[in-house]
Amino acid sequence: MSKQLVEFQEYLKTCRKIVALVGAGLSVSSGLPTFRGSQGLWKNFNMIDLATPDAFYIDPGLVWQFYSWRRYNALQAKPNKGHLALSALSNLATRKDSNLEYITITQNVDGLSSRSGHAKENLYEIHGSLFNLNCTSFMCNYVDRNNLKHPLTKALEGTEYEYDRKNRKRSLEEDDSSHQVDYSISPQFRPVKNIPESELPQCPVCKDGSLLRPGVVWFGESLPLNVMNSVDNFIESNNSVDLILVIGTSGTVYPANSYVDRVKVKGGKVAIFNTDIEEDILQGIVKDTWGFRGDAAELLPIALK
Ligand code: BJW
Repeated sequence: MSKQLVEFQEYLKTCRKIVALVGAGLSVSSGLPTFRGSQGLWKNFNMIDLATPDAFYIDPGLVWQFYSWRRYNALQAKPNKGHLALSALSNLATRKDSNLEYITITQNVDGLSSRSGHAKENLYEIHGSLFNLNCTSFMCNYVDRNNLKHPLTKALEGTEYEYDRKNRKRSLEEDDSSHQVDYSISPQFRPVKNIPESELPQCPVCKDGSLLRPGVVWFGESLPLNVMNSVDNFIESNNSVDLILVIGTSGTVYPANSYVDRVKVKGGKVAIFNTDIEEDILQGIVKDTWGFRGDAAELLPIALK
């Protein structure tokens, strides 16, 4: 066991208040891709064309095909051991006799944390969910939650193709490390048709037949206010956070990336679980920061044991 791990686990035992900040890297070993990097979703398609309100306004059929494809693949995926390790922590914190305060802040929209048996009261999906559908009319608050139907309309048939994992066998044979994870998911979005608005998901409440949209947070949009308030209250309360687990995220996107500094400034420590970690963190020379390099799904069950 490494010195860093021993030190981390000793500190973990003393923690009374913990936050886990989760990103796409946690779901990689469940077979879902990240956003950035050479195997990321944005490698082949520009996020401006797919994940902004303008993109939806310009071509809702294209955007719906993208999200229908993502919904299909997320439905095929299963929570991994990393999701389960966080779920165990979340359930420990909800026990009546527990003196641990805990929340998971996930940027992921794949629903895997929720499906891993995570306690509902301490899970915050700050970028929404692929499985929520929101009405686009400003006058209407209709939300269809946890809708698992696929395809949502007949016109979205054809989006049920899997991420390309053809390199998997070769990469596992060549890689003699102990992490048996597929790092070679190559998501190739293939929009196939122009779909008229009338054939896309419609709000059942609005009389004018407003469109439904994916219930995710696009660039330039505000995060759900109630979720932000709950997270802010947890982090900013007098009782400060002892530890933030930063799992499989590049930390590129605001406001998720602001939580680490907000915890640190109040004296909390940081533990990073990522396949890509800076050398000085790995060597343990960054104050109050541990770094564990590898697949989060493999590392978390060991670190949180
Ligand atoms: C592994 C691993 C393994 C791999 N194990 N690890 C200029 C103009 C407009 C807006 C802005 C601007 N400047 C700043 C902003 C604000 C903007 C922002 O932050 N932009 C930055 C890109 C600069 N933020 C927003 O707009 C947010 N809203 C907001 O701030 O409102 C107020 C405001 C409005 C306007 C202006 C200013 C303020 C909303 C952000 C919404 C983000 N939405 C997305 C898409 C969601 C829907 C969808 O899924 O399609 O959320 S973008 C995408 O990034 C997605 C993710 O949740 C998010 C974070 O990505 P994540 O999870 O970190 O993934 P990656 O791929 O980046 O990293 C993966 C990591 O895993 C890597 O580190 C790997 O090494 C690692 N890894 N395998 C462990 N096996």
